[in-house]
Amino acid sequence: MYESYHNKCAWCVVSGTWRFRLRLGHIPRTTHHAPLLLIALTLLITPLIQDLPVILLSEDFEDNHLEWRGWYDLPGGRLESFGTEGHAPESKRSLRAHFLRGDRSPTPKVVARHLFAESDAVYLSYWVKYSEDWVGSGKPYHPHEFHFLTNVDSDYVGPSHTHLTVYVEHNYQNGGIAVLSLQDAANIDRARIGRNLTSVSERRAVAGCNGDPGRERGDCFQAGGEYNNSRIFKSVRPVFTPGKGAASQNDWHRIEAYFRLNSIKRGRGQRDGVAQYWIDGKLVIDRHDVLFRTAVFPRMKFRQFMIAPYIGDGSPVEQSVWYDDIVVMTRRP
Ligand SMILES: [Ca+2]
Repeated sequence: MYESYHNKCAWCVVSGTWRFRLRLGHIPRTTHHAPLLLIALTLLITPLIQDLPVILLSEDFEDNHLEWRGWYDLPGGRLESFGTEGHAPESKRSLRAHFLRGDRSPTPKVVARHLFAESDAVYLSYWVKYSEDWVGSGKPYHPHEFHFLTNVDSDYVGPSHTHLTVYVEHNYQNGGIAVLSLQDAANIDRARIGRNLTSVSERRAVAGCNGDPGRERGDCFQAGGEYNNSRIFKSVRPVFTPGKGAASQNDWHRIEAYFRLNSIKRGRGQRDGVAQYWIDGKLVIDRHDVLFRTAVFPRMKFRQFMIAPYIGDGSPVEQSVWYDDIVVMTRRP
């Protein structure tokens, strides 16, 4: 005999523009068929859930209280560098990174970290506008802008010396070059610098100093007396340019990036990781053969997002960049 019927929200996925709600609805509370029904529904629903994008964090900078929304490592406990406009018509504010000449970090300082549910893939969407006089670092590297870090490292780890950091940024060469890169300096086998360990050991760095996957060359250099590395994927040409027009650096542009960690099979990291970049909906970087980790890190997941604009050699001029409407998800919606 059926006692009653219930509608239950089994799971909900919410994005900035849409809400999806699945109701199990009309499931009898007491019936000997219930366990079988539940198993069948679970088998049916699980692949659907896994395929849906889930929001891990979002930020519109419409007030000063980022710490209330889980941001931490803020300079002096709070962020105080905002613009008075946002990318959307109803938006009143954005995050502003203002570099004075010679600044390595913006004035006021801009640093913010946010933890999120562990995921082997991360998608980032944000809006950006650079000042008319923006020239970046003046070097073929930097500024750094956005970072993802993993559960292998601590909540406050320095992003340049980890077991994996991935970067989303624009290097400036008469226009903004899209840059996705990775760094895993903490994995470097310092006793075997420059030796190709790719077929010798999984106990090695993947982004340079211990051999490189395929025909790619990872960079290997010394910084602060320590070996460091990086492997970089760039756009062929600038994705935004000085002056007027649709590609103007002084207009808002929507940037999207996606990283998915490579798999591990037969005790080895496989070259099947993904690194993608879009500007205003146009796919510009599209790699599906990236090695982010070796078999030493089978449980590695992304878990931390970090905003930290940084020009290592100091800003060559006074210049600004504005960011707005940051969203991190498990995949591209
Ligand atoms: Ca805003």
